[in-house]
Amino acid sequence: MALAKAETSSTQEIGAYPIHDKSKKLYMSFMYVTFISLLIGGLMGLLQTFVRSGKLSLPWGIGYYQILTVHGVILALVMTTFFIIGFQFSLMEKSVGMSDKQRKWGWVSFWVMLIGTIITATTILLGKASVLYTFYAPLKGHPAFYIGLALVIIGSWIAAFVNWHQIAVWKKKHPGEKTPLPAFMVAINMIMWFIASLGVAVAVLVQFIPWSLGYASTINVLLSRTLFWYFGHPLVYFWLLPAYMTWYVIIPKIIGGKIFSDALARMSFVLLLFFSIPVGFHHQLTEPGIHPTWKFIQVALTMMVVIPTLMTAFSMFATFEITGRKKGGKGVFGWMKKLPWGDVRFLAPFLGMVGFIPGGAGGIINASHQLNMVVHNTIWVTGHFHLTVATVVLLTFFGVTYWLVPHLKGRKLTPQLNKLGIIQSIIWSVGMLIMSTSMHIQGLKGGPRRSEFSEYGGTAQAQEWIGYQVAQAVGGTILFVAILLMLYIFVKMAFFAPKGETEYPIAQEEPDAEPTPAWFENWKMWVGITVALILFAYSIPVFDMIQYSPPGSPPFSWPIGN
Ligand code: HAS
Repeated sequence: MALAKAETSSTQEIGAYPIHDKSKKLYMSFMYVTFISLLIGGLMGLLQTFVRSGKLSLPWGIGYYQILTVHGVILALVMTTFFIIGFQFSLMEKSVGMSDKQRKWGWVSFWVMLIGTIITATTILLGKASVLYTFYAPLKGHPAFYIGLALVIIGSWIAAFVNWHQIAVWKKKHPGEKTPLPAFMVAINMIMWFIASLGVAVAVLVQFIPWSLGYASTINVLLSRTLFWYFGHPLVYFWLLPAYMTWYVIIPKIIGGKIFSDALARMSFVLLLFFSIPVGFHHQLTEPGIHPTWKFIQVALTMMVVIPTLMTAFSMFATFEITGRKKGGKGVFGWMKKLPWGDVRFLAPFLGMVGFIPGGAGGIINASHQLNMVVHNTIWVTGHFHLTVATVVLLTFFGVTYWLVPHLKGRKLTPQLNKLGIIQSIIWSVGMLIMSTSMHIQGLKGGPRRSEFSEYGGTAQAQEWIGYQVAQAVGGTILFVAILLMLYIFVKMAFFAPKGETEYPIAQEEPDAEPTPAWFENWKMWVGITVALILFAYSIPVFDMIQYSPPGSPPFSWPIGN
């Protein structure tokens, strides 16, 4: 048995399996939904910045919260989840293979998620669920909104089971060998996602659906929000971990290097699994009804998340420097010149990494209780997540798209498309810099998030915000241009680029790398520690919320009477 040995190794190259033609269709289906979502969600974002700056009134009775809900749900929940599941499936097939039966279940997962998405999106577009992507009670949406979301989650669980099954089958054939690094990372991400989404599934099935159908007259608001953030924080790491997979495993190959350390990469994923879930209270620091001790404990655990993140930053710098020096880079920074700046597969994720420096610093500010009192519910927070998810994560996903789509479609990324990709990445970064910086500053000046344009009766403070809101519309417009360019490149790569072979870039370990300790394969231990931390951080406060809950709330609908 693997654990009897202190170290594990692997007999085959990482990513040695080819992707079957039948699988290519499946993974491309996930990509089509991703990029259609990007168009719809991005258009809603553009409209929002215009409405917020006072330059546009929405026609035909369309509500601001209606488009804000479409924007949040379609981009934060749908686009990300479809890209991640599709990309992870491809990583899994490359590293451990995929059987016909597993592929069939992959399709089931796709269709269940798609049906759920259509139900939810239609409900929002009809104006029946303008509840934003956090669907905070007591705002009530149409039951179909929650049912659709539940289906998206169930579809993603099916994908998780397929992924774990893929590893189990591979391990049977390779007894005593370590799980290939990409498969290990996917398994961790899906364990985190599964454990976390149980929270939102309970909230939706036990609280929201009966309440929205009228079977329950009131809802325990505090409990529903807690269950949401029990899921909501790991959700952001569910987005981030596939970006990390790319940084650890794909980028070294693109720049002509090797994986810096297999064990370090595994350790950082395991730590992210531990510390992503028992931290939801840092989104609820202003929430009455949660004892400060529990907020303190969860904030302390939040700060622990920084450790694997900084391990990742260290690992990236090491990969860049070692590769640059091997290519002849001299002096303190001479190795930087040797990196492939003209290759969009590298540049786009690199710009994402740079975005994580201010984005991560902002996160640490948010998580500090006293500072959170200044920024909570201001548009600073919107600036924070546009830097993290819409820059770090999305630019990395775009970087993946530039080779994944041509690989799946049997086409080439031409030098012209590569150049357009570089222009796209730069336009995106400039647009985001303008939009996100003005959001951060306006937030510090007290500007609220999630609000339509208002002069607040002509108060001087609100007048100060208007210039920043206009800057956000300028940034938003630049970003929308970048979205259109990305869609153009996507369509070109999928349908019109010249036929040919495109590499699926997966890096290998250094030939003389230290073997990875065998205890990394101890899944029971990782899941056990994760569950123990969750029970520690949540049991007593959740028990209190149920035992001493204030009177529940009847539903409120927006627009009123809906
Ligand atoms: Fe956050 C709110 C705290 C990371 C997303 N966050 C949000 C919301 C979203 C979100 C969507 O504590 C809004 C939710 C809502 O609607 O209400 N966040 C954190 C902390 C981190 C963090 C501590 N967030 C993320 C990531 C996200 C994300 C990642 C998406 C992917 N966040 C909060 C808090 C709130 C919050 C509070 C609630 C605020 C409120 O009051 O409502 C940490 O994980 C950050 C750690 C990161 C670092 C940076 C490391 C840098 C790296 C780059 C290396 C660069 C290289 C290249 C190698 C410490 C890894 C450099 C090269 C050169 C040449 C320079």
